[in-house]
Amino acid sequence: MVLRNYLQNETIPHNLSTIVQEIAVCCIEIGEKVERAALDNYQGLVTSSSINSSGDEQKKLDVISNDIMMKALIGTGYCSTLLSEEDDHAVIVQEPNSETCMVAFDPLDGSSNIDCNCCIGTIFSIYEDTDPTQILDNRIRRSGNEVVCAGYVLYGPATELVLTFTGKGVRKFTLDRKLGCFVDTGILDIRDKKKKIYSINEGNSPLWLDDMKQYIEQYRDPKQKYTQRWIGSMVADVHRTLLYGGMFCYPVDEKNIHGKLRILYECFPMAKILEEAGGKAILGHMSTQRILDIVPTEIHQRVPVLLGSSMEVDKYEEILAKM
Ligand code: FBP
Repeated sequence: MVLRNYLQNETIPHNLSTIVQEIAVCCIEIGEKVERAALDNYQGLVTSSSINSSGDEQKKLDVISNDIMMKALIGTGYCSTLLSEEDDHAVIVQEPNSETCMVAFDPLDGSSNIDCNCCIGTIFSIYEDTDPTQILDNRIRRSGNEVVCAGYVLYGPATELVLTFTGKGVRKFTLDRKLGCFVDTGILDIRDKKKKIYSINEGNSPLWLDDMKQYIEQYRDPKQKYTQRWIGSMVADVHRTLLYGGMFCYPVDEKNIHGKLRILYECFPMAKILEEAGGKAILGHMSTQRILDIVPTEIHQRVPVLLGSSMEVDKYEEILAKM
């Protein structure tokens, strides 16, 4: 079943369905640019000093992907506000009306892996945005519980779209280049996934706070037989976690005092997907607060995140309870 038929069968409203299909088309184009990066000189930085609003180096493909997404989403006619990790400010497209949505996206996640041909991805989340009387700040400062659709596309050996709508579980689609579209390749549910994998950047371990040191220490115990994995692209590490089980974590540390990952572009969409797939997503910084319960204070806010199967996330809660 191709993506369009899945959206019809699930009676996804026309505005949401149009936006999701447009994002899918964008990601096919972005995937082609990523594949040809070395051939078409798309590798490297925009300029030696280009930094985005979150203080990260801006890669050529970050900007190209952002332009592709912005242009296509504006073209749907259903977007009122666009929030991108690559743009300093919200992009106001039109006044909210009964059919408009706000879309937040990371056009290319895992930028540090672009030039070494490792897996990278695009992440997005969609909110209904229908009240023209609401000021922009209030429309942005909404908890993740208001996300109605979330997804990501992984540019790996295969290009895969993972998608969820509230209450509809999580679906994976694989790009069929012959057909030129995404084809349904199954339901993702983490509840029966038991692989013993923990995913965190161990290189930062000396900088972690005590709660995280205690939590990760139990994974290092050889009797537990866990293995560690860190691709360094959230999309790729979370995708593996969804399919195999385990946990993914980017905590607070002495260098990243608020964590590294952005709440609107990375943590909300991934938390929504994990919860819809039967897993959990919490802050994991002396707190077990759900990521989706947080109300952002600004559009490039970073937060710590611990997500994965309930079994692995509950281990953090047990350790915290003993501290
Ligand atoms: P961006 O590439 O979109 O800035 O994302 C941040 C990110 O690359 C995540 O995808 C990944 O999980 C993390 O940073 C890797 O961080 P580090 O290089 O510190 O391990």
